[in-house]
Amino acid sequence: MKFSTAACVLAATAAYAAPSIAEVKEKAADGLRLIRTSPGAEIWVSEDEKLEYMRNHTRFFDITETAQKERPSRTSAKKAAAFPTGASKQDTVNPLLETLSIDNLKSTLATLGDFNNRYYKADTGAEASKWIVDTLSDIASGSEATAKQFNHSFVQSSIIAHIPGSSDGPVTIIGAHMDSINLQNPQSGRAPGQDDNGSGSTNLIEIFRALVEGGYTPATPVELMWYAGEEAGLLGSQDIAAQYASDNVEVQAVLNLDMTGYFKPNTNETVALITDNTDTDLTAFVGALVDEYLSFGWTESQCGYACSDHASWDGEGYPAAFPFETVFGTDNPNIHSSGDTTEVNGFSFEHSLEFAKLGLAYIVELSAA
Ligand SMILES: *[C@@H]1O[C@H](CO)[C@@H](O)[C@H](O)[C@H]1NC(C)=O
Ligand SMILES: *[C@@H]1O[C@H](CO)[C@@H](O)[C@H](O)[C@H]1NC(C)=O
Ligand SMILES: *[C@@H]1O[C@H](CO)[C@@H](O)[C@H](O)[C@H]1NC(C)=O
Ligand SMILES: CC(=O)N[C@@H]1CO[C@H](CO)[C@@H](O)[C@@H]1O
Ligand SMILES: [Zn+2]
Repeated sequence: MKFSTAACVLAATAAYAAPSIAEVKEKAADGLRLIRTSPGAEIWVSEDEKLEYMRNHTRFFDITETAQKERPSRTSAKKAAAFPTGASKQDTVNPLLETLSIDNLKSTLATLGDFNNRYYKADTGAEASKWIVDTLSDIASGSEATAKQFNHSFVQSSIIAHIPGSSDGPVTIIGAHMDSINLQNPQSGRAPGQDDNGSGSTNLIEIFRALVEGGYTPATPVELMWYAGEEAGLLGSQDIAAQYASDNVEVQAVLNLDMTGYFKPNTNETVALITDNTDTDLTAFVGALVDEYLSFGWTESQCGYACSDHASWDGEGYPAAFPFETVFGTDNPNIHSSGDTTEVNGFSFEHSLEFAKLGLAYIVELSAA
């Protein structure tokens, strides 16, 4: 079948019926992509049109891949347990926090920024994934922890690092996206992506190092994830969240770190806690951890539909939270271009380190005995 270049809005009404798997496969084979720009509003677009949506800041899930998969109905509880109301594992958390290193953040972020870009369809995007998984495997060697690539239908793989618990139980997840993009020229344009979203990926590598080298043995399993293809419609995180839902994996909570390195000069530092498409109780718990462990406080903020990878987990019914570098509207104006570097006025490794502290505290508070 042929489609005009004008996007055809399937429906945005209650009567909306999802397309069949066969239909999605046929259109995907013709090079079309199915994007969801708000609940129930799904549109078939060409790759070029999709890029136009990205350039004009329309956020969406690209559901082309997940809509081609058979989905058994879910049997496990979506929410494993209630969250604590505040911090209680300070004796375990504090010594680990002291090992987090700004020098390590600097050297990792420099390496990530050196890939021409980390676009999900570019060879350099695949090479960045390989570099991250090799780095994690080095850290994990000799321990119980592992790091594996999670492959998709495109060249960049997501990565899942696993730290087994001393017993079974719901897994505590933290993730960040590894890809970057130059919206003017995605495939070969320069996109250092040092804030968006190299900063979150870098925080996660440092958290993993601190946990493994610190000999941390959780009571329940911990996973750290680096998602591929976020900028192109949350591709990696959707794929993984859908797989976990299909496999009935019990998940305690999911924390998303995205941009963590910038705050606007002459404004007060804060953690923006995103309140849309997140879990209210988990977000309140994360706020309590900010109060306990960080050198500045938090502010509520909203980021809109499908703005980052927490939305993929939230969409599958898992509790997710999203602490962001600054309230929306004052975030880094240089992202998605060659100018997204640590040289930007307002980029701060000290600021980013606070988010690494928050991520580490979140993991230990939810997974320690
Ligand atoms: C963004 O671009 C798409 C594709 O060209 C167009 O259909 C849509 O109306 C644009 N949205 C905005 C807010 O400009
Ligand atoms: C995933 O892709 C990588 C790189 O292409 C490959 O080396 C690896 O074997 C693949 N892993 C799986 C589980 O298919
Ligand atoms: C920053 O915080 C201080 C102390 O709470 C307050 O007096 C000041 O107005 C704040 N500045 C801005 C720009 O919000
Ligand atoms: C939130 C984000 O930027 N993630 C990827 C990386 O972060 C930016 C923040 O604007 C998102 O818009 C984007 O989708
Ligand atoms: Zn981005």
